[in-house]
Amino acid sequence: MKTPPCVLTIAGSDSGGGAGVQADARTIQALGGFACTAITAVTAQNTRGIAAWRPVSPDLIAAQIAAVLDDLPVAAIKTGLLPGAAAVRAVATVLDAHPHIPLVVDPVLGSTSGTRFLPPAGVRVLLKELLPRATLVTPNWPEAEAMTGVRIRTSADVEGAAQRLLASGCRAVLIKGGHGPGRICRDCLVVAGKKPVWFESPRIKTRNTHGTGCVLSAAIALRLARGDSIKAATGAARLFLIAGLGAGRRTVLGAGAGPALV
Ligand code: PXL
Repeated sequence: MKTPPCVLTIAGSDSGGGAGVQADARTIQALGGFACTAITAVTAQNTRGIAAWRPVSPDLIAAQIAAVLDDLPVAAIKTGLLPGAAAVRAVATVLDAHPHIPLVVDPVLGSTSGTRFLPPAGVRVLLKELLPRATLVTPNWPEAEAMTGVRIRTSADVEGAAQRLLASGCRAVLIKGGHGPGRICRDCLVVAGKKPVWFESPRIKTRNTHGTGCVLSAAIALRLARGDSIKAATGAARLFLIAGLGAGRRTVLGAGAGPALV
């Protein structure tokens, strides 16, 4: 008998396959895990952008999570797109009944192409009700700015924003530097009570970037499911994403931003 590491992703469907639950499941599978899914929203999109989207009702999101956790040996959970304050609250409520499963919160507030998924009222509920339950939260610069009100330009700003997010009660914060300037991508991990750790890597020149945040947070969740520390899981997940972005530079899928991981 054997049981693969089981990860539950609570995220939106991307019909184009690049981001969301499709990216998460592909990542978890590629790393030898088994993906369970709770779909939070359905988007009609391709590599060029989002044509339409609808939220799944909070009670149906909660029912999917409860059904999975009632049976499967989920060893880590990640959240992505959460479509509104009521959805965030519903997720937080079910997850509070399972306090020992590591939780990675990828605060997907909107799409790069400009669709807003979680309005400010939802961000407030995320900070107040879901982050206290989170092992790790993984905002990029614009998301960290929206969540803290801190304007980010320098490394000191990043560390300041991370401290603010820690104050909401999560165990650790990873502020991703992909939106920052320069040829080096610098991600800052702060685990509560420890000094900031900076992960640095050359920026990869590719148009296939859709779903990078999804791949990273799903890979971190998978590594946490395998028992890694937050720092080890983050380092391993970054290397996995970097390898995927590098390997995908010559991939052509669609006319727009192709998938970060194929
Ligand atoms: O990459 C953020 C993201 C996550 N989940 C879904 C998305 C997007 C961006 O478009 O559509 C479903």
